[in-house]
Amino acid sequence: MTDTATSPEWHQTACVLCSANCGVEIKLDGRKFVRVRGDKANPQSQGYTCEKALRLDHYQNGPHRLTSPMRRTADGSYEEVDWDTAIREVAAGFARVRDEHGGDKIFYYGGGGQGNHLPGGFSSATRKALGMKYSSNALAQEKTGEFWVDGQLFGAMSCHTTHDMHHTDCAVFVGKNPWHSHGFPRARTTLKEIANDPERKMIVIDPRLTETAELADHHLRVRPGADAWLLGAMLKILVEDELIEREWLAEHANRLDDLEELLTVVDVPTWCAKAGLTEDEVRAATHTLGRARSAAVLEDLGIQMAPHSTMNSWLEKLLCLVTGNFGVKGGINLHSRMGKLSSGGRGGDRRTPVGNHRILGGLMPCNGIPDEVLTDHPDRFRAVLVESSNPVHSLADSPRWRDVFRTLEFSVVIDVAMTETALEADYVLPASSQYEKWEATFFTLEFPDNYFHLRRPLLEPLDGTLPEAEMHARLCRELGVYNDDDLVELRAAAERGLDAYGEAFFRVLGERPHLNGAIPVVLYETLGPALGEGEEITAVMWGLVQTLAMSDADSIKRAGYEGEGMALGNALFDAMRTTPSGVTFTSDPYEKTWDRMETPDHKINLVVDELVDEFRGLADEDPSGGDDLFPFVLSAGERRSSTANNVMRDPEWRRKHPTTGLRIHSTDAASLGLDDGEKVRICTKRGETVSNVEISDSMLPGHVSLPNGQGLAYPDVDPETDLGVSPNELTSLEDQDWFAGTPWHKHVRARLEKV
Ligand SMILES: Nc1nc2c(c(=O)[nH]1)N[C@H]1C(S)=C(S)[C@@H](COP(=O)(O)OP(=O)(O)OC[C@H]3O[C@@H](n4cnc5c(=O)[nH]c(N)nc54)[C@H](O)[C@@H]3O)O[C@H]1N2
Ligand SMILES: Nc1nc2c(c(=O)[nH]1)N[C@H]1C(S)=C(S)[C@@H](COP(=O)(O)OP(=O)(O)OC[C@H]3O[C@@H](n4cnc5c(=O)[nH]c(N)nc54)[C@H](O)[C@@H]3O)O[C@H]1N2
Ligand code: SF4
Ligand SMILES: [Mo]
Repeated sequence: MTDTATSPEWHQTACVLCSANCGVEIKLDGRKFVRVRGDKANPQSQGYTCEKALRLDHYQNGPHRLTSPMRRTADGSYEEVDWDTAIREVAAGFARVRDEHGGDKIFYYGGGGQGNHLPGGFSSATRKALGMKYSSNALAQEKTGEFWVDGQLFGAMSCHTTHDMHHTDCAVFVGKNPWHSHGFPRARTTLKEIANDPERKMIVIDPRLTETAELADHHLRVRPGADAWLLGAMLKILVEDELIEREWLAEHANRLDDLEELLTVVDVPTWCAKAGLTEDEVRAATHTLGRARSAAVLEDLGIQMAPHSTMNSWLEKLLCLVTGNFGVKGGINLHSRMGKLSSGGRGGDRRTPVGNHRILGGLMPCNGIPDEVLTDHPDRFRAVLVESSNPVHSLADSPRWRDVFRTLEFSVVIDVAMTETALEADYVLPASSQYEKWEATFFTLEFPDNYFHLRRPLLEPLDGTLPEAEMHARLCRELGVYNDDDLVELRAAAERGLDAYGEAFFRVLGERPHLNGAIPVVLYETLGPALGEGEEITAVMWGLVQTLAMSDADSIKRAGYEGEGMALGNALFDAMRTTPSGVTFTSDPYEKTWDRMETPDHKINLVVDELVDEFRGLADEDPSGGDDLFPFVLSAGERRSSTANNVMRDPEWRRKHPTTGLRIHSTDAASLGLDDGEKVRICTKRGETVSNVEISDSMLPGHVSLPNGQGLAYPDVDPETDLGVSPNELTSLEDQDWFAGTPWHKHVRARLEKV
């Protein structure tokens, strides 16, 4: 790394505030980010950013940054300890739990946020060293239901669909507001392109008149929580009005008959009414979708965190599948991936040890975890390692999560800040920020071209912090996973180049099988030093690239890399390390989707048997709304210009975009006697809190929303006025999808009282 502290030039990196990870260039003054702009050389974002990236200095610099390992004392305060002490005591603490109760009583939570997924990779070595078997992260409170549905339709949960919004003629957003939340590259530009092209259409399914809905041809303002009836009615209309692709389905899918039989339970007028919509508007939108040359659907939290969420993921995908919009330009497709976000298989066979909750994609459902701790069951969890995540703040029922941490025998948090979770832990280990180490994400979700950005550091680690890779290497040594003897030969081979290293790697791992569980840190410790001082972390990518070169060689070659076997992997690895704005790592024809299918006959399975009864039951069910005690439906955690998960703690960050209030329709505000900006008490069955109101007719009457990622503690600010509301003080664990266990954060019953 060059000494950048005083250099006047632009440094290429990425924004870490959402999964789009737009390439940015940053100008520094000392350690301060003085200017941030989009990086035109980034092949994925092409210079695009939203307004949030410009304020990244609030993440990098500020009094929230930790600069020493912290140990909790008997009176609940924290004291600083040196790194050697911290590593020794953390390793000993976990080893004690392992020896007394078994390593499977220690669980892992997190592993990366919107910008940093390499820590999760390195942690796998520590987890294996301790015999940890259970883990989870934020995906298991949003996406696991959808992953499981993919597994049923396409044969494996790793068959993750991507939406070709850049080429589609009909973009459909279900419970998704890409104007603010993105979810595909250059989102706002793409939305405007679709809106301005008379040949291309946009359908938005959302109770709120969102910024995206304002651009749509059809805005289906569904009743909150009633998407299942709407999606069922749309599917029935596609069949009734002969808008399904029968010939295509005969060739590519199984069980169309069963699906048509199931749809006989749908009475279109009744189901539209239950969804709060007229039959005419639903039929018109459905015809637009059915007649479009291509259509792509993107779902997100509006259905993933609301009633019937797993089933809705199935119904939503069927819209594309029955119309033949799979494996084609402008449709949905199966993409390549650098590294995995979750494990594959059809899923659902494993269960948690106490509550017997389904483990999907290798992840325990977040809402079920407290059951695994707050019990006297002999198999209960006794310890946790949390990394890059703030579960006490970001998961349902914060009070219960605080109980979880106080009950565990041992807990450790790795973070850049003293988070709400860190404040409950026995030890806190301070990480170097994402601009102080090499980083990357595995949000490699694009198709036909897919991108990977290995970001280089702009700054030396803040004094007192370490990159996670170094923490895990030290923990593994302390736990006796390996010693210098184990590494000598690989280190020597690395000095002779990648080919020699590759040859030695498989041989040494064969001779020393105890190293197999620690591959990421072994790469870091052996290949790392040969790659150059400060570049050790990049070694972990070599293993992943070689794996990809075995499974997707053609796709890598089409992206412009040459060589066979390991040489192909090495070519891509070199390019990643030397291209500061990121690379295109695979390039595919649309038909490649069919090769990625995991069903035995490579055909789509249209019917998900486990969800059939739930669908039939809709005929006799009414959508749940408010009731006498809690008349409102609260969406607890909306994405706005001023939100970035739980990453931005400094309230100053929101100064130019101060939308922190409870959004409420004017008629509801009037009946409660509330003026804009006044205070309202929000009560749910779990708790209560006070917020200011923001009167907005973008809401439906009876529906109110709070932003996500607020209520984060920050030094020297007034928690009453500056921090906003912490949404999960209001949410309950039992409000969850029956199948995937994902929470209903968008559907919390609430009562409002003027303060
Ligand atoms: N600015 C910003 N962007 C972000 C993030 C952030 O914190 N801030 N976080 C990132 C992350 S981790 C994620 S997962 C994504 C999430 O991205 P989104 O899912 O787009 O975000 P939300 O605003 O939580 O919810 C989307 C929409 O669901 C609607 N909705 C509420 N109830 C219902 C319902 O019953 N049915 C339907 N159909 N819609 C409903 C809401 O009105 C809202 O417009 O955003 C990412 N991008
Ligand atoms: N009520 C409600 N709750 C929600 C949501 C909602 O809509 N409503 N949305 C949910 C969703 S979709 C998600 S994805 C989750 C996200 O919630 P979390 O899983 O908690 O993840 P993040 O908010 O991304 O927090 C990332 C953490 O990583 C830390 N961090 C940043 N950089 C580094 C680094 O380099 N190293 C380390 N070790 N740590 C770092 C930050 O300080 C922060 O504490 O929130 C969920 N919670
Ligand atoms: S917040 Fe998301 S869309 Fe905005 S600049 Fe950052 S990565 Fe890009
Ligand atoms: Mo998320």
